[in-house]
Amino acid sequence: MSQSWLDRQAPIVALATAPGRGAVGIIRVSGRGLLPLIRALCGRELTPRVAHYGAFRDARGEAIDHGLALYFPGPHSYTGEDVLELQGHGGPVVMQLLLARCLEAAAEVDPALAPRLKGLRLAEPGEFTQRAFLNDKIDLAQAEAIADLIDASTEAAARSATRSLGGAFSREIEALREQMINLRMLVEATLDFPEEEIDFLEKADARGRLDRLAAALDGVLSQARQGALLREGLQVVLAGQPNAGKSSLLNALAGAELAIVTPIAGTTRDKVSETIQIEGVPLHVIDTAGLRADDEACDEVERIGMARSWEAIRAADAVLFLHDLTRWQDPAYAQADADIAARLPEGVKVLHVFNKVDAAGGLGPQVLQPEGPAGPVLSLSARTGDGLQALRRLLLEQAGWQAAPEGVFIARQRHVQALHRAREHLALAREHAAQRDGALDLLAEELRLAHNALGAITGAFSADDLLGEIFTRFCIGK
Ligand SMILES: Nc1nc2c(ncn2[C@@H]2O[C@H](COP(=O)(O)OP(=O)(O)OP(=O)(O)O)[C@@H](O)[C@H]2O)c(=O)[nH]1
Ligand SMILES: [Mg+2]
Repeated sequence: MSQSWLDRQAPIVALATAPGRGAVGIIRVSGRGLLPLIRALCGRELTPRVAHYGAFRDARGEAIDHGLALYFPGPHSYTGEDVLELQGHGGPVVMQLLLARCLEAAAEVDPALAPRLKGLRLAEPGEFTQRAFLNDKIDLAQAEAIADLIDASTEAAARSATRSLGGAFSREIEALREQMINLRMLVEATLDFPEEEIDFLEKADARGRLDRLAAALDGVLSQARQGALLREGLQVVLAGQPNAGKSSLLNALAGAELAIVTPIAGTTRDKVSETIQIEGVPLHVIDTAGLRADDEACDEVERIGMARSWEAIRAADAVLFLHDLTRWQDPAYAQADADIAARLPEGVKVLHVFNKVDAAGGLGPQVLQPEGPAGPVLSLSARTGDGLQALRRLLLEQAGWQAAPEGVFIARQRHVQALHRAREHLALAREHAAQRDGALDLLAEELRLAHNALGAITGAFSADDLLGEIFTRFCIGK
């Protein structure tokens, strides 16, 4: 959304409620000097922040709809500009009529009365919130939290988005930035008196302050990681040989018959996915076609299915590798499992899950050690549900989930990366500070870069293209 200055000044209008039928539909207008428009639409003046019931009128004065009109003069509004809300009946046609009427009425207003109104146009996605950000009503992390609240896929994600929106995350960042500013002032002041620098920095405990700042940053980073996990969840792929019980496990985790289960090997041909939640953390679980160690031995459809399975595995945050305990003692079966395991990409987390423990006659993964696979191992029964709870716990643990969702604020990968960058610059700053003849200007520069990295989170230092990317992902009317 790279807009000219003029574009940013133009009043905007949009349907603020979801398109389609609903009890109520809301049209929202934001801009400066909306009074003539209000008069044209409502036929009267509106007391600020008071709900007025009345007609919304067309050019001939005839009612298009009756509903509530609300006027919030800037700067005490969502966007910081004047905002008008028309709450009518939520039908798609009546809302379109009202939207068109707003544009028409704005075009008819005498430009001498309100020079900008003529430029009223439909809002782009996220433009109301972008204005709130540009007018300092909220910072960037809060603006993102609004979109995250709307998109939240679990209750815990919604609650933590509300916390971020309320400023919980921004306050943590601000506290870090404040410490950073104090430290920078100290270092930069010292730069002006180079002959006393070492002494000065030591007296002011610059190194101690750096250490404390790094520790505080680590704390926020680990909180932000939890927040990002709540927002983005994990891609978990179920993989293994045909008939191991992958689809059964998906169904058991989801608590619904989503994927077809049969005793026929090669039942699943394509990816089937479902988002489940464990303690509020969304897990995107993907069931895949069974893998055979020997690709040649299968038909065309199965080969394509397997190619898709490998694709999903490469993109996974964690792979649940299912082994069938009832066949594990067949050397050919165990060998095929080992061959598949050897082809798993490096770096992807693999949990070995031994299924069908109910039918394995007491065989469990413990008896398979030490020849069994490396990494976490678990036995369960997708049929009886035995061991499922332990799997859920293990998944959360593997994902790095530590917190109870209370107190977590929502965060994005972008924030985690910015905190990482800040952390790296702080580490370099510490190195410079640790050297007795360390270059003070390098220390100052690293602190400046760390400071900027933090500023990118709340939008104090943000490039226009980043803003565009963030706001265009909003829905229209927000
Ligand atoms: N006894 C027992 N049987 C199971 C269990 N889990 C799955 N099965 C059976 O194993 C067979 C295969 O199950 P699926 O879930 O279709 O296996 P899959 O891994 O998805 O198989 P493909 O889609 O062919 O790769 C079915 O007959 C299931 O009823 C279990 O925990 N215990
Ligand atoms: Mg299947």
